[in-house]
Amino acid sequence: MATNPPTDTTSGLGAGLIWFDGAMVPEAEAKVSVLTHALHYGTSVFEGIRAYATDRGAAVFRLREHSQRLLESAKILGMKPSWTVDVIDRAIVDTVKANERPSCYIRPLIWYGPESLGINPARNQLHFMVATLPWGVYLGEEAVRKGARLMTSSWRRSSGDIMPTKSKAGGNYVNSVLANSEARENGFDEALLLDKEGFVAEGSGENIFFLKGGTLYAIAHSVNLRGITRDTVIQLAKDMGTPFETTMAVRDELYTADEVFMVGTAAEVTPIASIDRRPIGAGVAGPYSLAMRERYLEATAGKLPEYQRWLTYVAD
Ligand code: PPE
Repeated sequence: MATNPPTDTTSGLGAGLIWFDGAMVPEAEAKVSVLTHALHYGTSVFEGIRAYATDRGAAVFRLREHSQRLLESAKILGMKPSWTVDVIDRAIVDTVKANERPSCYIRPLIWYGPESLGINPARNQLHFMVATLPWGVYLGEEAVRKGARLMTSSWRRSSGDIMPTKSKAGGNYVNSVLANSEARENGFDEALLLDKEGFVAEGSGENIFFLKGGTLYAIAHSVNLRGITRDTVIQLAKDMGTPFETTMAVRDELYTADEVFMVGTAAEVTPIASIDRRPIGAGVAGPYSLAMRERYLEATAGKLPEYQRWLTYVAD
């Protein structure tokens, strides 16, 4: 016997008004067909963006870079969206404004609709939505305060000849979900994914940095996502005068680092206390990681004049 369809309109994620193919609709009405191509084959591309509270109201952090990456993700999948980067920027700002949010997490999504079933998406139309959600600290307050506990996943990050790893494609995230679930089920906060050769790739939704002997290292670009927070942190580190390099690294180099931290729009800057139960440095959130987190949060909150260029004020 089929169960009754849900009728409770108060349930949901608290997304309020969602920009859906050009209209602002309440979350409960922002519905799609069960025959949506993306639901069957993972043929969607998305972004994760944050808007921060500033003394001039909400400001979206690095909006243009996220909108551009959304279109690049679509291009990699061979999608031909009609929305320009300006339209995407506007939809995002309008959604934050419509929901009167002081700060939020923003989730834009482009996906193939239900016009035909079967792998070939040639006849499927593209749709676009922007939802905003009240998200707090991604890996939890405690993980930030004490440092998160990582576990090397038994799942490897997909290689570039199997999945388009530079695209934030929905289907790619099955890999992240498997790795993250495995880590959580084993009592860890987050997964560390290696690539097929055993080099450190990234977290399930974060890029990785480590500090050793006073030099900051970012994991070089290969199968990891071209993270916007990674780019922000590199610029902040350079401006702070920290010696900096990009490198490939096997997991041993993280075990013996002075500090390790993860970065991402959702995770912001999250210090790592241990990996595979080996304490990193003193086994607590490291001082450089915490200072970088502080600097990042000041930049996102519009408190640092030199980084105002990264903010789009919703009220302007
Ligand atoms: N790697 C992956 C695989 C990834 O998904 C993200 C973002 C990053 C690195 C960092 O990228 P950036 O946000 O541009 O610095 N992960 C998003 C999804 C998180 C989720 O749970 O969903 C995010 O942080 O918004």
